[in-house]
Amino acid sequence: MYQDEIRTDWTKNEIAEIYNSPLLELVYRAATVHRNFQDTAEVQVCTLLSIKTGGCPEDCAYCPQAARFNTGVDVQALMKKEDVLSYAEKARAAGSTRFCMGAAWREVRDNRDFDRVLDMVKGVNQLGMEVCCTMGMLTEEQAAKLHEAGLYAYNHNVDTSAEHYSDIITTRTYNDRLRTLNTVRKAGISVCSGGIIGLGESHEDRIGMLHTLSTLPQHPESVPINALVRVKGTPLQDNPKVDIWDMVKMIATARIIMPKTMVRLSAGRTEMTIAEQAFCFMAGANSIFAGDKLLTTPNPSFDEDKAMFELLGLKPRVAFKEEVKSVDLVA
Ligand code: SAM
Ligand code: DTB
Ligand code: SF4
Repeated sequence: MYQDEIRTDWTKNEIAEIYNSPLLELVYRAATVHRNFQDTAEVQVCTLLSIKTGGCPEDCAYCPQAARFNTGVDVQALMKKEDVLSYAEKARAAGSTRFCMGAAWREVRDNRDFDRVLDMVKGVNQLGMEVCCTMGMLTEEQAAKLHEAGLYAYNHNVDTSAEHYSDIITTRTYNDRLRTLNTVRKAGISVCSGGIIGLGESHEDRIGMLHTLSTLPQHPESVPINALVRVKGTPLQDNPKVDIWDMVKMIATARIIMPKTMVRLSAGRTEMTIAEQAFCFMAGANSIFAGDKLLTTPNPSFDEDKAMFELLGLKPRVAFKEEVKSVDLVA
């Protein structure tokens, strides 16, 4: 029953069968796969920093940083390198090994701000942390420059299924997203791509999203699973709260179909108890965002997470443990 090989040929029916299996059986199977492929005592600790906040031209219905929604998020210019590095140092001292810089951009532009980001990437890399960026679409040249500057990973979420995408975002397409993922992979940068639940999607959409991720020619090294943070002023502000068992099902299914991937229990932890988060770790989550802010919304503090790690017997994973392979996803 347990498949120990890495498969990229999953069918939607196979994934649906796993996703819809009895919950405790699903978690048991995921926990078994987790033990076969990962050190279950280790959890990767990543810290986010919004280096360029708000004013984004895109219309992602969940996002507090979209200029067209009235969410109260102030538009800020690109942060100074010194401030970014001092925040990264604090995160490192608190046990974080990956530092992810987010910019509310549709795409990266070849301008002075990009040069400044390259400098920040160099600086964070020199701190011995895995540097990640999430800044929208990228060209091959920009990806190569980022890689050369020491960028380790790039986050670019598919967010939901191909079918549900246009209900959530109209200013770009699912294929635009896949194209950027290919650009990142080709440049030899570790791929971080996942999505959000609670957008009003069906179970079929969730299965569709996991199908997209697990049938890329190579699985993303990281798959963040976010629970929607319902921000006032966004079109999704009144969506129902994500049920913890839905989060557990997503994490467990992701773990089973992408055994070597870091599955990140991402946005939404402030609304979860320690017991609920423990269930997510049991189901195969082995990465979190730590620090009291995500990009613009709250997150548990380093101290709260330290106490949780002690209670659950978890330890932060060291940096640069994974193997990153560069392949061209399109023939
Ligand atoms: N602008 C870039 C982009 O969209 O790729 C990078 C920054 S964007 C804020 C990064 C990711 O944050 C989105 O793809 C989405 O998955 C996640 N995100 C944004 N707002 C969220 C929310 N309210 N709840 C959960 N996840 C959210
Ligand atoms: C990801 O999958 N989740 C993070 C990170 N990648 C960039 C972002 C969550 C953002 C939540 C809303 C906010 O704080 O603005
Ligand atoms: Fe802009 Fe990214 Fe927010 Fe979409 S998710 S509005 S692209 S910052």
